[in-house]
Amino acid sequence: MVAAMHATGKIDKIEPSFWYVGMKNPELQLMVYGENIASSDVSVRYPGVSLSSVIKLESPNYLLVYLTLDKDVKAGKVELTFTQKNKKNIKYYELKQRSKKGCERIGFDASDVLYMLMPDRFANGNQNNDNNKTLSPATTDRQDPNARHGGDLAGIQNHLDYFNNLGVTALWFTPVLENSMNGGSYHGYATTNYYKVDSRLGTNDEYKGLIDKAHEKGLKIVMDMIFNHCGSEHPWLIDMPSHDWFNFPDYEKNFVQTNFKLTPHIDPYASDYDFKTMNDGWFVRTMPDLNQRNPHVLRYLIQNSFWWIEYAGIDGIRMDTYPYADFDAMAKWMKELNEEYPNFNVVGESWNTEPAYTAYWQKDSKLAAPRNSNLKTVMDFSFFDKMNQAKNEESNEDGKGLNRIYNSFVYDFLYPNPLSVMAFLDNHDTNRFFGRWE
Ligand SMILES: [Ca+2]
Ligand SMILES: [Ca+2]
Repeated sequence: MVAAMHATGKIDKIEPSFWYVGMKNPELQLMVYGENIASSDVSVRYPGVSLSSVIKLESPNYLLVYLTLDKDVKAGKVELTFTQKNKKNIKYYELKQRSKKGCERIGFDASDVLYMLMPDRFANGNQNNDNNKTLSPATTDRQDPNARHGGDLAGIQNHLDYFNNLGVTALWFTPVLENSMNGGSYHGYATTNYYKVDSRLGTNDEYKGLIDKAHEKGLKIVMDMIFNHCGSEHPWLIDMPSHDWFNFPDYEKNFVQTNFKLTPHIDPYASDYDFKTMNDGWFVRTMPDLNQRNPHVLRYLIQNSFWWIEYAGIDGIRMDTYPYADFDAMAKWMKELNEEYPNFNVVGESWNTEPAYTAYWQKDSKLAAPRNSNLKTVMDFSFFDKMNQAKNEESNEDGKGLNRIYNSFVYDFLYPNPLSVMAFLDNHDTNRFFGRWE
């Protein structure tokens, strides 16, 4: 029975699980997961779809299949044949019709007021999904601040009228994708599946259903995404597709953490060492740093963002830890997204309280020229900082009290588009603006 131990050819999953016809980019990457899947030969049969390349990685348990889709290819099921030792395994890969054209996807803008919430902590609308033996941690514990508390998408959906009454027009949730991670992953920033909503929050269908309901009530939904890192329980870290899938991949012997100092991006005198540590170091041990310079990693991430726009109908993306990911790769993502969805909006988190720093990251900034981030919206960490200092400071002196706010806004001249600078008072990473009850 030795032969049975090799080359099972079993396919565990293909990501994305389906795709759409009529996208501007004719290329489609399929990431195929399965034990020894790399030793398969692949062929494709479908009008208007051709095989462009098949990439084997270092691990035998992944295979990248690149397809080219003709402009006029029709929705339907593409026959994919994986052959190992004359044994054929046929999969029918679905290409769907898009429900809207790319230009019809309208993002949030300066007229919107966003309400930020953490789905695990907002409202528990379905107690049946609180505990899940297939995920870590398997149970909830409301006495433990680091544990899951049972909140979910159903809880958010039950409160849509509440948001209408508050007068907000858009909701930004902390990430909803699966975080099957021990420890404090209730926040959602340690992704273990880029194509699946965490089952403790709900299903993919529930997420889409919630967005449809929110739209009926005039509310937009902004999806939080993270391209810089995933969670350490992601299959990619457990069985690395290739060593250049991650930065500093030799983490067991030589763990390198980011220095969290984002200024080497703009400092003309920054050392390569500081830049590399910032850019390639891991956020924390449980959040391995993805190498977006690897074109396969980048294509995966780009497609993932497009898939959620098409599938769930989100109205915007908030990109976490923006400057920690590779500048050129992120700029390529933004360029492609802006071409496919010219009226969509993405806001990037670049945490530095100097307006010049934030302005550098905005699309068409002369400060970054000749490079261009192509990122439409940036977050006003300067306003956040000055507001939180000013609130407890009664003074008419220049540079103190509310003058701090004015002195921050005068730097609007640095931004190519001052209307796309998102002001905020606090967020999930900061103390509450109104303080804490002790
Ligand atoms: Ca629940
Ligand atoms: Ca990084």
